[in-house]
Amino acid sequence: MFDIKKIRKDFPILNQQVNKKLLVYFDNAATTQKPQTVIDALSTYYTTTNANIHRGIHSLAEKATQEYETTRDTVQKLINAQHRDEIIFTQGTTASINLVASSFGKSFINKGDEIIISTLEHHSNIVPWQLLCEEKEAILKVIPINEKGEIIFSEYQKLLSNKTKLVAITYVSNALGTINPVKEIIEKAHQVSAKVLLDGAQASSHLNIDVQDLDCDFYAMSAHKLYGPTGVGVLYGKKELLEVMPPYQGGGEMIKEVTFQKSTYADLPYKFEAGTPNIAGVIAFKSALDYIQTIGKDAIIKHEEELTIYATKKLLQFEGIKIIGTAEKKISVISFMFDDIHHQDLAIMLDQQGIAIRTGHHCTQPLMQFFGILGTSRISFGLYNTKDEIDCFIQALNKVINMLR
Ligand code: C6P
Repeated sequence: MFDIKKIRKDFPILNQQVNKKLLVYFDNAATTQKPQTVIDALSTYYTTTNANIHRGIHSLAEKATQEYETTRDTVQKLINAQHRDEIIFTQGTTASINLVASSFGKSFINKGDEIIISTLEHHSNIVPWQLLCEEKEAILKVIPINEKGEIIFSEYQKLLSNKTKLVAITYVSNALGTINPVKEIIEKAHQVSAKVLLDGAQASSHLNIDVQDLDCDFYAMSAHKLYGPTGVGVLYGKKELLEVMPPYQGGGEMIKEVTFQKSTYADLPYKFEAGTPNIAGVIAFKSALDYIQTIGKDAIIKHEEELTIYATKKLLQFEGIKIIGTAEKKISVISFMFDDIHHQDLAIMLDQQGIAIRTGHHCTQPLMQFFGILGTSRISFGLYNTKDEIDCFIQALNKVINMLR
């Protein structure tokens, strides 16, 4: 049963006043709040378990290692990876994408090769490929979008050729909420033998993810957008690919044997996990995933859909409002703007009413350039948001607009 009152009690941060008003947190696409179980897991780890992993044979080290590795199993189940060693822990989506750009890029991208991204991409899925293309004299191509914020599939097909080595595309746009037809994108890319990386930063908390069904080659995500801690992320990669990719960073943990003449590398996934990771964060990430499992992903998706429909309807009643991103398939992200009101002013005044939203370019400057704007106001919902909060936001927005006009 999806009991919103009970759910909200699980998130202590929601029960506080900001600027003397009860907090309304609508910035979930930036990061989600954490349930008490996640906060407790972090605290319990440092209170009872703290030790380095995979190294010591003392009891605490064994316990820490076992808990850390259990999260790997949980992530494997969450995204339905075939093997547990296809799950690599990183610091977040950005780090996961950079790992692929650096390691896959080093071995498999050569002069004249082509990498395809889309107009919808977050800077984290643009800049690493630009750096790689500069280094390798490869070519970056961009899938255009339509006015609704959807990629133009026929244009994508035109970009594909036997020069295409990688398609790196977001599953869901963080700025507009658009859900890309990634299964079809992957199928087409594979027809020209290109690999596909999905940026799953936004998709992971709002959709059921099945990497085998999608048949993606890489999938990147961040724990902090999934009700887990910051500083933890995942890179999923197909085993046969990860096995032939060179290490990303050198250091402790990722080696088999080191001599001054030569080093050999550890098996997967450790080959890509150099140094001491965010052990507490990875362990607490499991608590976040267990929490989502208890509530039920399908129930969360349904709840967020209802909120999005409700909020969109209410927002459209405002004179002069423009919703940026009206794709047929969207998650619970709504970007909007008024020609006569600066988004920054709006956000500052909403904050005075205790309402947290995000404004600006959302790390998608080329996307903003497509729409000919500097930025938008963005509200984004999580599993704990309510229609009452939307009413409260609409009331505050009304007040703010009247003051600014
Ligand atoms: N988007 C937002 O407010 P990191 O920072 O590595 O956890 O995630 C980067 C990232 C990559 N791809 C997409 C689609 C994203 O949405 C993000 C993070 C946040 O929209 C912060 S800019």
